[in-house]
Amino acid sequence: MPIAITRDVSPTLADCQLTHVARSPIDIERAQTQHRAYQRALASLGCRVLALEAEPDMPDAVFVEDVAVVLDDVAIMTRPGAASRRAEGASVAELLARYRPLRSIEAPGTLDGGDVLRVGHTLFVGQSGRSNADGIAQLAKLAGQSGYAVRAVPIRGCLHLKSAVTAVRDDTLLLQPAWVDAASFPGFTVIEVDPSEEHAANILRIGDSVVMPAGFPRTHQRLVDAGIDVVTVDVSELQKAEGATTCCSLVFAEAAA
Ligand code: CIR
Repeated sequence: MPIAITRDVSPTLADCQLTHVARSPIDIERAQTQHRAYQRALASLGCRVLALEAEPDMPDAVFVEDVAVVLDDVAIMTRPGAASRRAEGASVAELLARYRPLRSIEAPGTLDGGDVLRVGHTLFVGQSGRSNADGIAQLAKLAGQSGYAVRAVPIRGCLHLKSAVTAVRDDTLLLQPAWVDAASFPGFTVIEVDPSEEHAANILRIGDSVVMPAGFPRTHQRLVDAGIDVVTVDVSELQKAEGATTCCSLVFAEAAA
């Protein structure tokens, strides 16, 4: 049974970092309700969902994906690109240490987990405003010791690599061509998001299913047509904080390989 580490929504979520999204009022109670539904969706797909307590002084702490990269035999604590987010990792590290030996990205490197797309033993890493060359080089060294290859990928116009592309199967990606080039992923089958659904590429794969944000019916249909089992969750309040479905969990096999 996979573990899914999550963290309850901070009451200060409205003070979150925003880069490519204009600030709009966030209904915290609604965000918390949506987040609970997200946790239930993960549980319904077979995850054992662990929930850390909300961090009232850390607006973005619900986005646990960004503070760690969990591999089969090791977890790498990142050093998030936004200085306001660097304290979020401590409690996640404490929990992750029960499942994996820990390594960490050190200054001056920066890396956000949202930039790391794992497909098999390849880690595609977004060259974003959050993940710098030193952070990517440190990841390549640490993950290389566990047999993973790291490929840096240019992105534009979005926060993280996984805003632009995620894996729906080992050989198939869902991709927003405005933000990342399909040519960066040779050998993969690419499903493009519908052009009218800009933010539809961030889906969370769990086993043979994917969890995708509600509100993207055309892209949803493209996935169904490709034979993918799709579960939708309404994360509209979290989207106002520039998050979606991958960012709210760290999903990994309980036993280290
Ligand atoms: C931030 O700017 O850091 C947060 N407001 C959103 C982070 C979303 N993380 C993700 O998609 N991996």
